[in-house]
Amino acid sequence: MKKLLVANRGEIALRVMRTARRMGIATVAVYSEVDRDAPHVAYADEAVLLGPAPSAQSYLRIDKVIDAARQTGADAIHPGYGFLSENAEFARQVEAAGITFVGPRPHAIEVMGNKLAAKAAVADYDIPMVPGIDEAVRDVAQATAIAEDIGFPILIKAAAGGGGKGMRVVESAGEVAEQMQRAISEAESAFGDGAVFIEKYVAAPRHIEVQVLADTHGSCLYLFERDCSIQRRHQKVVEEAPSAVLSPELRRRMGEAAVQVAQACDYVGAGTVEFLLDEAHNFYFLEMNTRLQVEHPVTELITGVDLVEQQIRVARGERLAFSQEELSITGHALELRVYAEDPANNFLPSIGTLTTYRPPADARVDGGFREGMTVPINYDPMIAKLIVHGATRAEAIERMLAAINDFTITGIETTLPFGRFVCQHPAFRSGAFSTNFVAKYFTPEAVAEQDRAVEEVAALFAAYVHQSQQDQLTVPTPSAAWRARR
Ligand code: MV4
Repeated sequence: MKKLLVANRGEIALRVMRTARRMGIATVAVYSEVDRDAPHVAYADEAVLLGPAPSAQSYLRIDKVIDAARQTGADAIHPGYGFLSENAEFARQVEAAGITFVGPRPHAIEVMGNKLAAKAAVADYDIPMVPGIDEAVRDVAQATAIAEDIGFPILIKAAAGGGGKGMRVVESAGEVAEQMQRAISEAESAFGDGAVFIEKYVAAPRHIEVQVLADTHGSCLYLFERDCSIQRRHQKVVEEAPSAVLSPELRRRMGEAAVQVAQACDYVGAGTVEFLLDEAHNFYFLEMNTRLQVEHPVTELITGVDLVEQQIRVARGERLAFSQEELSITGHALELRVYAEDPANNFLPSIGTLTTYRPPADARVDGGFREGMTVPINYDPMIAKLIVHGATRAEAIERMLAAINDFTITGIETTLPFGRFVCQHPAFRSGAFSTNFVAKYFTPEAVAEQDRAVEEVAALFAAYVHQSQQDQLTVPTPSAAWRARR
């Protein structure tokens, strides 16, 4: 691999190119008209314009991306996440053009892209799954009978779905017909595929995902889990590794199950197997994401493994250089996604210019923006990921609070105050939380209240310092507790 084209933008394009450069591989960026001055374009050795701002005319154009690789002589393409990363047809055309796709084979993408196909693929293995049916239903009477058999509440899911789209909770038999119609039409309009199936609804689960890594020589390992339970409308906001609640024994069982899921589809490269963990700590396989995840850095910080480097090595046909026994967890890592959204205003997109953009020095910040840039409205509103590591979970939380404090962004509203809210919340700090965290505890007032408290403490401290100086006393340094409040 001599030259890698990164078929993406923003923080992930930069993050992939940094590792490629460190490995002595030349980099090619692609970009849309609105991204001409973006950092990923400036960073790359070469850059190719794809087209106008809308993704459908730029980052989603398979033909243009492959043409860009041909033009520049790139011998490999990394898809990042989102855009074409889980498009089996893209992987197929890249291969057909004689270019290395840094990712799994098209077949694995295809199988795991459909939840019913994924369930069928792992059926021969001993993978726990939520009680339910393994085929599409269309008939309301049949669906009602199945639901009564499983027991309410049930969840209707779209086979082609992901990220919670087309999902409907049904509490009683009388609601099945209406909710099923809605789920089917939602699935049809969102995915062009109206197939839906039924599962028992698991209340207040945790979302635990296992990172796997497989080479082309038959080795497949797990790099432990990430807990992504802090979500808002299926959008993850805070992620951590390891989970605060897994015992070493449960971690091993979930890791081994994840490896089996990967093996069931002949997986190659870095992938993520998603599980639900119920309140009794039973785990169930949900789906597999056949790409690098946004939240992969927390795994990198606890394992010391650069996942992009491993993806590239696997794509070059190398054997994994370590075994399962050689992998271990060191400390605890947290990631906060910094979105251009206003938590005080129902997370409304906050469009505008980054008048000030000063990331903290004592944290890993995977970002794609510079001071003075405008956040384009055409793409995902995530501007950066704030990632910290500590010897313990408590230490990681304190470091996150300090890093949030040291991150100055003005000109737009961001989810930084939301991150502070989470890190200060007793339920999060204790580790006793579920995917219901945001619905259960978050109110815009809570963030405003906390901001007021920060200002009050700051004002009190300033007054105290002033008084101390008047009194000719020694001025104390702010205590850890005081800093933690900010
Ligand atoms: C579930 C569930 C409860 N029971 N399945 C949401 C997205 C998709 N990946 C699967 N999801 C869920 N599936 C059963 N049988 C609850 C969710 C769910 C959820 C899962 C992970 C993270 C956040 C979530 C928020 C709401 C619902």
